[in-house]
Amino acid sequence: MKQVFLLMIFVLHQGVQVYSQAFVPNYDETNIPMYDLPKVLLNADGSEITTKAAWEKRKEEILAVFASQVYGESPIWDGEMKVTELSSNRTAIDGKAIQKEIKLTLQRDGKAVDLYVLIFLPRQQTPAPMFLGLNFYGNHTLTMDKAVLVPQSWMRNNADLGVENNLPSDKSRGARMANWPVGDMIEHGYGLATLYYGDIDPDFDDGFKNGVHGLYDSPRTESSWGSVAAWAWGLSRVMDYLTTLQEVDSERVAVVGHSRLGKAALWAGAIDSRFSMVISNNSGCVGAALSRRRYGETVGRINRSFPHWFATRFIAYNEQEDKLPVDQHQLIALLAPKPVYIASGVDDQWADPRGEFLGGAEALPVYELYGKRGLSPEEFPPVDRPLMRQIGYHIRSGGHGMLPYDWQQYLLFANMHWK
Ligand code: GTR
Repeated sequence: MKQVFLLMIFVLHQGVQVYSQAFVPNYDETNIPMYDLPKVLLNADGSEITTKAAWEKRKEEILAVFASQVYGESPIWDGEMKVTELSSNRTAIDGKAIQKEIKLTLQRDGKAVDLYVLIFLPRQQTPAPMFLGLNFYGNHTLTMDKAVLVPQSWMRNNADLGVENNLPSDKSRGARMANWPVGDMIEHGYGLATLYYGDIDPDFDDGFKNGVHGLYDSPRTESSWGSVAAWAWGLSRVMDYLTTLQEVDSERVAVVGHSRLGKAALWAGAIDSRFSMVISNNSGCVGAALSRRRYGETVGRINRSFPHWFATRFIAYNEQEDKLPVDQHQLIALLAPKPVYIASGVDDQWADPRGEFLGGAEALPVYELYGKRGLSPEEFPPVDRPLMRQIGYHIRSGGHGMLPYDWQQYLLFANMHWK
């Protein structure tokens, strides 16, 4: 009996091994498994939610499920923040903007982490509404100004930038300017605050120890915060700082992010009510895309590639998406009634564009509860034809990236809601 049992375990284990080596993503809409999405306006006991008050209560429960089962539980910030101005330029962007680099030192329990925040503000119109977003390669990649520092914290890799080694380097200065059209933001009267995501938590698996994780000694559990939650938590610390600035209209701060940082932007919007708009660019699996569709990247695949991004508990749902107590449309529902923009790229099938659209559209009943117009699941738009209501969506030509076209829509969306 024992041998049979051990043999079964062995066969199962081999099966899992083979699966993970030979992962073939599904890109065929006719091969989407049948699934039942959890209904957004239902209580845990199955009763219907018909009032905003009932939803506000249910919202807290759903948030707690996302924290314990998916992203991990972030600590409440109880440390101190020291602010140091590193550089300031009052004639940035052809004299139209004030540019500053600020070091935020988070201190707790004798430990410290430095976040380097690059800020642009329109000179003419303050207090200014702002975009706040993490960048992948360092603040220096957004500008040619040599005063802006190259990160000293761990850098993911510079291969995409045509830089041969993994060291932070001045060679990539200005390399991401097209992805962050600061001049256009300033022209529209908006500011930008950005920081290198690796300052908050380096993007590799070290048992949840480095970056801001290191400020806390709490023993690791199955629901400890992963890197996506840490990046989102770091965005809240920057928001703490922005709320102290007279030049910033902190009632109008949009949290924005691309890809893994789009996942972080969505989670930041869910856990921190001070963000009044959320923009998710190509956030894909465990971002805006519905996990139950298993199209492109799946829960099992993402957990195997990036075991440090989410709570360890989330691994239990590898190839078990139907057992997930929540799906990603409920994350968008948690953002209601805020304006949310979700963007896809038609060649970025790995991120499941239709799944990203449905993540937003299936949140509709909650937006309607607030009297807001969302998207309906039947109206997936053609390429390059944005839909803009309380939820915005576009599927752009081209692949994975946060491109000028995407920003043009975000600026229009911000104008629509902020002006
Ligand atoms: C991919 C990952 C995606 C997305 C992307 C990125 O490798 O599978 O979920 O986050 O990285 O962040 O660029």
